[in-house]
Amino acid sequence: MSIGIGVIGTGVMGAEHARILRHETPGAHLAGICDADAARAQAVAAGATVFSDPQSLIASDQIDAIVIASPDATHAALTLACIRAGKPVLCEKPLASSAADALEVVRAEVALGHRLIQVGYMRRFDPGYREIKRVKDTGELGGPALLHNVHRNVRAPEWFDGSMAITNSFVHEIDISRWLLGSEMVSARVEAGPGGEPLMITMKTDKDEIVSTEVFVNASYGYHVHVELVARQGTISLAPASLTLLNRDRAGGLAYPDNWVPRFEEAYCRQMAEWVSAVKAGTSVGASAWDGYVASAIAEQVAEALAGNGVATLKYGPRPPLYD
Ligand code: ISE
Repeated sequence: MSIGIGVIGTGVMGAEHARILRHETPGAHLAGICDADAARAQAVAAGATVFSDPQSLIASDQIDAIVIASPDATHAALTLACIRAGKPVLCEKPLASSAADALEVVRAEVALGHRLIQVGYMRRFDPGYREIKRVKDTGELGGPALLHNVHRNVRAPEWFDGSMAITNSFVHEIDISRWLLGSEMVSARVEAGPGGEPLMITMKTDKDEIVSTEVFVNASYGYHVHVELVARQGTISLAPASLTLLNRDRAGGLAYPDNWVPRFEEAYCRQMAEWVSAVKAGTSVGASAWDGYVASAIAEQVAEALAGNGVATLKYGPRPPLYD
């Protein structure tokens, strides 16, 4: 049986999730849509019901599960509303725009007693990242020593403000580094280049590994995400994600996309397919609400460190047994 999915928010990611649900997700269909801009919602509805507000979408009996892709500051309250309605959620990252709000979501899910929330840290579904994790987990490279991350956007999205290079972009590296290494981050050091960017963030893990990340949200030349794992007997890194080599104007090289949607298209499709299967089976996959909370808590402390003396001893409390 096909399950009905409602999508809240039809900006770049909401429109992409709606497209994936319509064309690339067996076993589910786009049943409802909602956006503060009704015309924008209508433009991606393709026959699905357009709801005038998120609460009526969440309450509707046409809607079995919900994708939240509205602005970051709305994620926590909408996720809490879905928990109250007992409906599964795929919430875009970050889970909340503050650690306190993310923790409230974790507490509500713990009180409910079962998991309803997946946070859209889609890199966990990217074939390249998955291969690095598979090889690392075989042990054939020896123990990990370092993880080098690079996160470059062409330009900061127009809705970026304050410390969103950390709370909206760097959160990906927090999540993927925890997932790849199976380690927890214990301390961080952050520095900014002239004019405030790029950022260079170095974290230490509970296994003494070093995780370095460059975050450069106005890097101009292309959307470029990279990682290299350095272990005691070898290294493994992402190959260039480009499918083509472009020769033009007496130069040749890789083609970079303008943003994350083409780069992570396969990851978004796999994420949706695996989430739908998990919803049907009553199980869970991907990043949990706890993972979402830890990413936001670390991001908040790194942002505070950037405004202060550049260093942080990271604190986020013990993981509730629901997430073991
Ligand atoms: C954006 O919101 C995303 O999630 C992208 O994956 C990330 O690369 C970008 O920096 C964020 O702003």
